[in-house]
Amino acid sequence: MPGATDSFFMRITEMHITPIALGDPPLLNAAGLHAPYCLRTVVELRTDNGLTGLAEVPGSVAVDQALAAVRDTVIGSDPLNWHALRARLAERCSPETSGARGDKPWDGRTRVQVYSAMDVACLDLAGRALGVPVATLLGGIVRDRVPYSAYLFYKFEGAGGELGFGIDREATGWAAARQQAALDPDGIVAQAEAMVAEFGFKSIKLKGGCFEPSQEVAAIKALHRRFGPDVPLRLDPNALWTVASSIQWGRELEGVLEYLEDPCRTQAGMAEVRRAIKLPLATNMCTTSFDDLPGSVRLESEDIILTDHHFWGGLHSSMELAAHCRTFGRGVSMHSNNHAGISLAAMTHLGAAMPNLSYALDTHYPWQSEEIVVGGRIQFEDGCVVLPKEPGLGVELDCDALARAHEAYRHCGLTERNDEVEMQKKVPGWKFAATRW
Ligand code: GKR
Ligand code: MG
Repeated sequence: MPGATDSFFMRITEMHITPIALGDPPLLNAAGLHAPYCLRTVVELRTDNGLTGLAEVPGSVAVDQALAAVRDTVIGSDPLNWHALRARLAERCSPETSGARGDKPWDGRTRVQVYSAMDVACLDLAGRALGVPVATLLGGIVRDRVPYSAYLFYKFEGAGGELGFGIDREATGWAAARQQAALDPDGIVAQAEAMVAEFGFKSIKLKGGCFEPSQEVAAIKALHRRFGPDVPLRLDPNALWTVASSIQWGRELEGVLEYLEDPCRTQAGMAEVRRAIKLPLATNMCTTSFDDLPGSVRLESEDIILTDHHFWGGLHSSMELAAHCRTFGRGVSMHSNNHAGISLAAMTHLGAAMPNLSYALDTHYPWQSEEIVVGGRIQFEDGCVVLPKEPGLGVELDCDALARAHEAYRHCGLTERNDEVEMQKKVPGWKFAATRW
């Protein structure tokens, strides 16, 4: 059913949902271990004037089912009227509070991902129809080189995917480092050196929550010694620390970190830590949706909110979050999970259009080696992705690569992300704990 002010300029006539799997190394985190493949879902919206709009979201059977459930709502809609489509989606998707996010490092909700996929694909269509980049439709381009941060992980040996947990002894540079184990400060520094040399990143994040805080703090101090005070550092224990540990170890890191990300759980816990230490706190775990914003303002739970268009309901919603952050004096940074080039393009358009983005964005992109967009792997220049100038997102699907990645999905047997089960394959009996140290 058309919205009151639909443009009648174009209509969505087809919606295709393709689950894919990309090789992923055995990276450690608070919830366990990455599987040999990460799952993504690619959405294509086709219109009656022959355009195709793209989006990519974290993959799972639940997300695919949620997307399929709104197909008949999406077909017939006007991609230029996001408000009308979003209102219709809201009637179809079951309500979802921030509690449905779950206690894992990533976000377990589906509704926000349906919104995100539709918003991004419609913006891609709108950009293609109007002949402008998505960033222009988000309010205008404020930077055409979007800076990303190196994202380090403790890891076991191996590169995942086709290579399984083996190692290619011929590989050199970052390709070799990507396969090597990194389980102590020296391994983390070596990983950082290779990643920075390959991609030119100017800031560095370490995924924590894997080992006792003293060990992760030692790794951060080793990075600080190696890269000096001009390279901003971040540590993200994914809320595995108690409030007391967060204060103790946060004090150790004053003057060393750019920000400490989610040391502990809940807005109240974060607020207590924030009052006790002189270090900015960032979050993608305690303030994760619009429902959480009143609590964030009341409790002053963090200094920086990490947006992620997959989990905040799209690019328009992320811009709304940025406006809230401006109003309430929060900084904005960007969270990531494993992703391919469609998401990297969407993140880059968002970064290009967000006036108050003052931090380099997170990206897992260097951990993958495959790509599903034409032209293959997107290049970084001095740690930045240059905003594509073509209309829309500026990326086209490589149909053969998509078919291969879909085949990998069918063969890998994974239906959702479960890092606990993967860790148990290496460490029998290993159990996730929402708070560990
Ligand atoms: O990829 O293991 C991972 C991360 O732990 C990811 O799932 C988190 O969502 O990167 C994320 C974060 O900043 O919390
Ligand atoms: Mg985080």
